[in-house]
Amino acid sequence: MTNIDILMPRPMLPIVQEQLDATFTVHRLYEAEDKDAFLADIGGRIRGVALGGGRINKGILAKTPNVEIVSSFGVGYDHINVDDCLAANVLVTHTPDVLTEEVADTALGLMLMTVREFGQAENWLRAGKWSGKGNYPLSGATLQDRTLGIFGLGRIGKAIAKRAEAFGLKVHYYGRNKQDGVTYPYHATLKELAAACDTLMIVAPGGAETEHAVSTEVLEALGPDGVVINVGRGSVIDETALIKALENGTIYGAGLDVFENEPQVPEKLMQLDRVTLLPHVGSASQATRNAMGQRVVDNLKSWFETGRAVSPVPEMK
Ligand code: NAP
Ligand code: 8YV
Repeated sequence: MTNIDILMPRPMLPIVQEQLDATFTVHRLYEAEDKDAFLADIGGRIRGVALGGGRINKGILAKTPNVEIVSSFGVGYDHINVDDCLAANVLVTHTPDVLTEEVADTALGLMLMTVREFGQAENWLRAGKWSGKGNYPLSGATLQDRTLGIFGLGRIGKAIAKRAEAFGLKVHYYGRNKQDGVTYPYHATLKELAAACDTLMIVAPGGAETEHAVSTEVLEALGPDGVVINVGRGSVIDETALIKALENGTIYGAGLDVFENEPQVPEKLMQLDRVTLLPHVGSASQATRNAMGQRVVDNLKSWFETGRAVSPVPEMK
């Protein structure tokens, strides 16, 4: 298949680069000094995109008029305009399942860190305060007796729910649909879910439909013991409203792996005490990232070998 030209807009893991180099002709946009000239030169030959970051919309599709598939690294695809891809007859694939358990582990870790202030306690030790000032102050919150409201009970949400049950938490959920075969209480609105729980776990996709769904109103419904954990997408939370709610005690604390404007994190968030911040590391172990990379490769190979991809996005199944 070396006669098939693939565009790689940004650097990808070695497991991806090595296999694609051995199979296709790969064009690395990030190495071009003049990207417009580069695309004007080779854009017409491109039949596949290996996407490890950056956006896909009709602008870029117009520069690659013969592209057939965008194989994206990651399960979330809010950076890809699916309607533009459907209109251009371009298949979009993503990497579900292989990261589910890793992200669920991260979610539980982040929740524990936030509620029990483990990051802050470690900083206390590292700063020599344990021997200097004494014990780290008792955490104001505990995980015991909490009710976890999951916004987005999909693959990762269910893996989080399973872990949360093992920790003795009660689980409720909200999504667009009540799910068959799920016994956790369902709430038809996010505000109702927030009112029924004290810990809100966001693991819903980004995009226009969920943008700023976690609003002042939702945070008020969560209440003063409320802890917000976000491993979904930063855009799902109104970050300004969240900062206000943390500053004035509308909610208790927050643990965030994702942000509205990554990698920028508002200074005010970094200054707040009861907040744990991670740099979007939900799936970031070598093993899981390699499995995701392998899926990027498998989707491209399968498409060009059989005309079918392994994991198209739901809109294209
Ligand atoms: P999934 O299986 O598709 O689950 C998504 C869930 O969200 C579903 O239960 C869906 O239920 C709900 N949902 C979708 N659109 C919604 C809407 N407009 N309003 C309310 N609920 C909605 O996806 P997944 O594999 O669990 O991944 C979920 C998300 O996690 C990804 O999209 C990504 O943004 C994020 N993620 C983050 C990391 C990280 O590193 N932090 C890693 C992986 C994934 P309904 O269809 O019933 O609404
Ligand atoms: C990745 C993610 O870090 O899969 C997702 O949706 O958010 C993460 O697993 C990201 O997509 C690639 O950088």
